[in-house]
Amino acid sequence: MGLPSFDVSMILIMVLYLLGFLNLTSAAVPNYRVHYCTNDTTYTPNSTYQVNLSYLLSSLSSNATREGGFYNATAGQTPDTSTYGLFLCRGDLSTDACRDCVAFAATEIVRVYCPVEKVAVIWYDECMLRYSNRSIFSTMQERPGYFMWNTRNATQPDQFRRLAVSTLNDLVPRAANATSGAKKFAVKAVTNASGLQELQTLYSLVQCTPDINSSDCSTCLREAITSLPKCGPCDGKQGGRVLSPSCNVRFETYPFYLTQSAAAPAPTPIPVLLPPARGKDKISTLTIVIIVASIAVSLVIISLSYCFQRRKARKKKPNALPKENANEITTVESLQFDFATIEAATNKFSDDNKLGGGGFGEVYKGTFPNGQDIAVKRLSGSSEQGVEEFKNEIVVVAKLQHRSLVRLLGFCLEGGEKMLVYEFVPNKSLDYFLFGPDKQRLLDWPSRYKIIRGIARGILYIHEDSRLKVIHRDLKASNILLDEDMNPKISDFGMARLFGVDQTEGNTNRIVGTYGYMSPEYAMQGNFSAKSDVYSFGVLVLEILSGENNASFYESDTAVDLLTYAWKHWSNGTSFELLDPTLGDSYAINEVIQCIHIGLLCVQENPDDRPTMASIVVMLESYSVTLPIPEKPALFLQGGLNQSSMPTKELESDRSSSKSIPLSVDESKITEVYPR
Ligand SMILES: *[C@@H]1O[C@H](CO)[C@@H](O)[C@H](O)[C@H]1NC(C)=O
Ligand SMILES: *[C@@H]1O[C@H](CO)[C@@H](O)[C@H](O)[C@H]1NC(C)=O
Ligand SMILES: *[C@@H]1O[C@H](CO)[C@@H](O)[C@H](O)[C@H]1NC(C)=O
Ligand SMILES: *[C@@H]1O[C@H](CO)[C@@H](O)[C@H](O)[C@H]1NC(C)=O
Ligand SMILES: *[C@@H]1O[C@H](CO)[C@@H](O)[C@H](O)[C@H]1NC(C)=O
Ligand SMILES: *[C@@H]1O[C@H](CO)[C@@H](O)[C@H](O)[C@H]1NC(C)=O
Ligand SMILES: *[C@@H]1O[C@H](CO)[C@@H](O)[C@H](O)[C@H]1NC(C)=O
Ligand SMILES: *[C@@H]1O[C@H](CO)[C@@H](O)[C@H](O)[C@H]1NC(C)=O
Ligand SMILES: *[C@@H]1O[C@H](CO)[C@@H](O)[C@H](O)[C@H]1NC(C)=O
Ligand SMILES: CC(=O)N[C@H]1CO[C@H](CO)[C@@H](O)[C@@H]1O
Repeated sequence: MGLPSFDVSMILIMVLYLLGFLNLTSAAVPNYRVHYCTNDTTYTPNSTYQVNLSYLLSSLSSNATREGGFYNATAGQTPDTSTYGLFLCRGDLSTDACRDCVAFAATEIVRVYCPVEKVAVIWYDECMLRYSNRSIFSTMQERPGYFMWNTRNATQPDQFRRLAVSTLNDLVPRAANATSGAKKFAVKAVTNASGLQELQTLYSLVQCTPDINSSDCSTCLREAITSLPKCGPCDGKQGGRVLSPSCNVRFETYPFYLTQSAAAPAPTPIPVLLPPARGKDKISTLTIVIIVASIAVSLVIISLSYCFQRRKARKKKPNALPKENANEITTVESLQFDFATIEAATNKFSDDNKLGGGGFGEVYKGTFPNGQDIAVKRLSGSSEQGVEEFKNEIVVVAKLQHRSLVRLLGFCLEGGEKMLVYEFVPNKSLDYFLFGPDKQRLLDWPSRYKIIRGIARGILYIHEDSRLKVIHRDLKASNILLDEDMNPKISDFGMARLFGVDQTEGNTNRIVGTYGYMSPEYAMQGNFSAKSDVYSFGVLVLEILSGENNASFYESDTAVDLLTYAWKHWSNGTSFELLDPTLGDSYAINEVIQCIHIGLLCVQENPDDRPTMASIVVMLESYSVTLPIPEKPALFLQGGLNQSSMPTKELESDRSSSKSIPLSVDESKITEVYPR
């Protein structure tokens, strides 16, 4: 028996999907730290200078595929159109990770941070990119410099400081004396030394741009290290760094560089975005490979079993319809509860049992005689749908079973009234915790991250993984219930089907949705698709991060909606200001950044620009996916985005784990970009 063409195309799609998936995992979003640009030297938009600068940035990006993690380039011939640029990647990064960081930096620096400035520097954890209208090659440059520090206190500050300074100093000759052409980069991990707790390790790193000579590199590093104890807020902290255009130094009590490749500078096959310390293990390349492999394997298994079932189903019932119905009549019976049972379980629908009311009717808590708790939804409102149709749809919706969905146990019909019987989910809904006073602190970051991932998997399931394609159409915080372990369970899915609107895409006059969560094309034109759910998911993510309700968000300064507020902070590199302050220090930086980024991608105006749930789940399951840059969110109110840079302003770039301020307190020194 030959393979039917259906199966061949399934396999083809699967292979393409996997290829795309593997491709996705080959990049990481760099972690922005700080940037510098002076508004006294600017160019005019569309000038030759800008054209040359664009060319410069693209040649830096394209040359980031070279080994070495450093490249300098120039563009333009005449002095007033010439521009000079370079980048430096952290020494342990693979070529791919370096390329990703440089490409990201080259786009972002002109798009967000320094749109018209001729002189600019930007630092990410992974790379530094810099350009100017005068030659900057082979010249040591210590200003502008920034301090950053980890906010956690060291237990033995004096010994720890001494250890950090001496370890960094030991590294200086190793970096400075590197043979010409090699990276001027050195790292060291120290354990069991005075100043460290038992089992604590001090990780340190020094690096210079390789275009400066040994003595300049040595000078730059030594001055940076000497300046560290002069930075007041850095003192006694578990980590610190100095960032300057020609060199940088950093120490932490967690591994912030790839330790194995730093020891033996072999290219890492898969670049990894370093997760922050917070007691978690560094995600190793191996883990990523295992995650990728296991997702791939499960996809293969799911797809194969899907094909298999389809084939079996087709063989079993060549004349599908009548048989399916026959099949389902038995199922319908098993799903139907009689009214007396429900009435007894809910104590005659007493007010004490009322859990709340939704758009579709009131919900009551009930308990069956065997002790099982249920939630009963009495559907209100008219539906032209007949009883048989309703029963058919119930069977279909009851088949949607996933750990992130509230399970539909059955239904009850009584004198024209329709009731749905669901499993009972013990905790309240997400909005109670997110927006309720004093409840927010019950949701720490790990719970919120778990909720985001759970919701994503649940929506993916109803969109794609279940045998039917269901659009939720009313995703919102109050439709996300939480079980005793704070796992999310999506409720109210399939309601459109139960109300006789069996479409997965199209246009409807009957808009089932909630203000604040509806995508613009759905709210305004009634057009809905899986991408309308993606939009609502994006709103949910931003609400979970900020603890703010999008529908009632008000910010006095600019009076914008939550999405615009999030977008502005993201564009300004101040994403952490969006976070719910009750999160305190509990969050993992890369997870937060990833979620903000995904949230903003989901709320883009153009549905085609929004990612699919499948790619969102991939993004959330992997630390190393390059995310596209989101367009401004839908319904974005055009406002004055203040992009002027303030080099002397105190910069809080990392909220919990580190902060930065300009290296020198003397303002004149900071603004003087070229003191030598
Ligand atoms: C440059 O920035 C400073 C301070 O941020 C501001 O006072 C000055 O007006 C700006 N100059 C221009 C030309 O935008
Ligand atoms: C850089 O640009 C500024 C202002 O546009 C100008 O004053 C300065 O002379 C330029 N430097 C060089 C080396 O061309
Ligand atoms: C620059 O050029 C683009 C397209 O070539 C145009 O849309 C834009 O308005 C121009 N901007 C200015 C300031 O001239
Ligand atoms: C590298 O940069 C040079 C100019 O600096 C440019 O001509 C070249 O196309 C770039 N790309 C590659 C891959 O070399
Ligand atoms: C890079 O800098 C060196 C000087 O350090 C210079 O000789 C070389 O031409 C520069 N490369 C490019 C592509 O501009
Ligand atoms: C290193 O370069 C600087 C110029 O940046 C120069 O003044 C110094 O003499 C050089 N040192 C050595 C040892 O070549
Ligand atoms: C860290 O130490 C400073 C004093 O050195 C103290 O004021 C601060 O509260 C400490 N922070 C923590 C989190 O223990
Ligand atoms: C390494 O550099 C230092 C100065 O930073 C110098 O004193 C020393 O001789 C150099 N050692 C080697 C082996 O080149
Ligand atoms: C730590 O160092 C001390 C002395 O410096 C030594 O006695 C001890 O065995 C070391 N512990 C470990 C686990 O290496
Ligand atoms: C890529 C590049 O160098 N473009 C232009 C830069 O500016 C000069 C004018 O000085 C042009 O001749 C170049 O074509």
